[in-house]
Amino acid sequence: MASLAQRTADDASDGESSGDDDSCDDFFPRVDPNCESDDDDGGGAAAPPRPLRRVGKAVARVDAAALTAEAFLATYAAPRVPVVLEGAPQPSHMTAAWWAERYGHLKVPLDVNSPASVVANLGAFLRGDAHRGRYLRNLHLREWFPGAEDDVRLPAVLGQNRLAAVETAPRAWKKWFELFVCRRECAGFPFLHRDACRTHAYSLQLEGSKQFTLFPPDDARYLYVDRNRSAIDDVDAADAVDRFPLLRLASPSTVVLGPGDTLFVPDGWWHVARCVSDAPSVTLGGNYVTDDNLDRFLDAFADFTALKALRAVGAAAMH
Ligand SMILES: O=C(O)CCC(=O)C(=O)O
Repeated sequence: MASLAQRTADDASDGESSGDDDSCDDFFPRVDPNCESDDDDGGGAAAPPRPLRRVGKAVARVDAAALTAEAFLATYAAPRVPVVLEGAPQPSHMTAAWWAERYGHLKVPLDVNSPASVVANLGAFLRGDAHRGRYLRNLHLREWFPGAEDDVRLPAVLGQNRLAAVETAPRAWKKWFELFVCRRECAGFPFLHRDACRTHAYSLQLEGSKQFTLFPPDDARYLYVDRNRSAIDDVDAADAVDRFPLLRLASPSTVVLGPGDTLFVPDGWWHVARCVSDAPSVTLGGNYVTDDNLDRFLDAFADFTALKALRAVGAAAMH
């Protein structure tokens, strides 16, 4: 997922400014009550009114057993609608305790790919004895946890992953399972982003609870984006709208995943996540491509490959 977002720069952002202005309030009347002006608090000096922020559509929750792969494709994947599937098959035994028992002796990077990354003992981190504010994220099972991927499958309802047949795709993408573990003390995923190369993303929540904030592709124009990444470091910060005024025009949807939930994030959706439970949040996530986004993937992947080649000879920068 974001390891790719960090490493790559695919097509330029969707939906550059369409000239929208405040008149589109008429079309997006829903607002987040938590962000409404609260200047009438009954005492003392009135607080300055805070700008209203919109909220997007609620993310649907669907019983995975009641959905066929065809229905999933038609209702969610093709129209690019995020959804939480309840009860899709998951390796539910892969809790923090399981990872600690089986792989606790390993040394792994926390906050990988970030300048502040540290290498830590996995067992101590998982037991909560060290680095509680850090994020173990984007560690490919195949690379870091030998044998673990044998227990993990993409839920069949999500569709057939076409990446395995793309000869030139990196090996890690063909069976794409990454581990994420974080605690409430952790600020969460470090930046708002969309996943590169127009891949779809999924998250299997195995333990604890995690809140995702999702913005539709067209919101790119309000999110201060450069290729796959937004400059907005914390979309929930009280001063986010002061620092990034266009953000008030964006329509985020938030959804909290609990154990057994599978989140589908369609290609092009901007997202960020953080733990909201006392228990550690343990998630397996990854990216994939199905028939509906294969052409978009191949186009984006061609650009990605070209950019990589340019970078290799020092002629381009990537993130
Ligand atoms: O589970 C998370 O923290 C979000 C992961 C993510 O968005 C990504 O890896 O692209």
